[in-house]
Amino acid sequence: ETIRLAVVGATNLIGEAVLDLLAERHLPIGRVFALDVADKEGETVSFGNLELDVGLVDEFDFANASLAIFVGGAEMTRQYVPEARQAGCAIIDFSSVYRQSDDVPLYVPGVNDAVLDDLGEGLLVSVPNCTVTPLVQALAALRASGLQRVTVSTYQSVSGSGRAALEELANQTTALFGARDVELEVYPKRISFNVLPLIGSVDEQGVSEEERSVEQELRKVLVLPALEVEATCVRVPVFFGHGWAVTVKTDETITADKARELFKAAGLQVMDDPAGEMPYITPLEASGNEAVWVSRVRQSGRALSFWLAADNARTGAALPCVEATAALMKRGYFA
Ligand code: 11C
Repeated sequence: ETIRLAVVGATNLIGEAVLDLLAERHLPIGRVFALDVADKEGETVSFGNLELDVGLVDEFDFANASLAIFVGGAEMTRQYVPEARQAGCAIIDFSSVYRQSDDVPLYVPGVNDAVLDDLGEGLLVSVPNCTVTPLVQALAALRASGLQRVTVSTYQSVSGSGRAALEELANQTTALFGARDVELEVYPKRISFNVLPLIGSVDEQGVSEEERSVEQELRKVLVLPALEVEATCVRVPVFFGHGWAVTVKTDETITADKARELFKAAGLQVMDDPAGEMPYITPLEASGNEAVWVSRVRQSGRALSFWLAADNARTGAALPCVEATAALMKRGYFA
């Protein structure tokens, strides 16, 4: 059984990571279509040893693909997912559009794999925000102790805003050293040597889109609609890799040693030896690999605090899309 797979948004950082992971995993894929919008036409993207020509999503007949992975953002999803489903193509969507739809599963590998069982016609699987997936994987490891309240501050790298933000951080930094004027395009304030305490727009309560996304997606994936979540999402001048400072209050006490065991058993990488050679993880070391890393685990009564780091594009966004592809194939949806 091989599938014909379309990657929509193939030229962006997440599309690139999806193609890398797909090639590394040697999934039985018969054909890959790399698709994007008009101004990307003529570009090529790597898929293992191959260079794929980027096709126009606007001109693509989705009947030619068994599965499409959408990583091009909400606008592209809204514009093309309905017609792709109509054409009988299964969808894995990394955008905010369907995450809160009751009839759409929000999949996190290793946390709620059963949501992929028994999906019917017009198969559509949604994947959480890259700020949510590693966090929910850590929290799920602790859920047997009863999760009551999650307080999290995020330290989000600029790659979460796309390629133009990488350039903005680099250009602002060199401008500062060259005594040139700093230009603002992606962010409303300077990101170089600064931190920005707002990601996305704010609602009437003053909560940002990114913070709302953390709150709502954690509750849906963990099936804990009453979970108390307080998130503060912050952009930091880092190229790749998000960080999270988390405190979770549980019904039962979890010691730091027990928590480290639970994190390891759930497949997370624990690097937590303050006196040792590898005292803690940083986003820099977490980038380019597929692990969710945990450090600084400590307990105070029924509150457990820890630090997480993961590659936002590769681990937070692309990996769940690729794991979903493998899981759907394993379940025989494309037979
Ligand atoms: C960021 N987490 O780091 C965001 C990017 O809804 O999928 C992903 C936004 C989303 O800026």
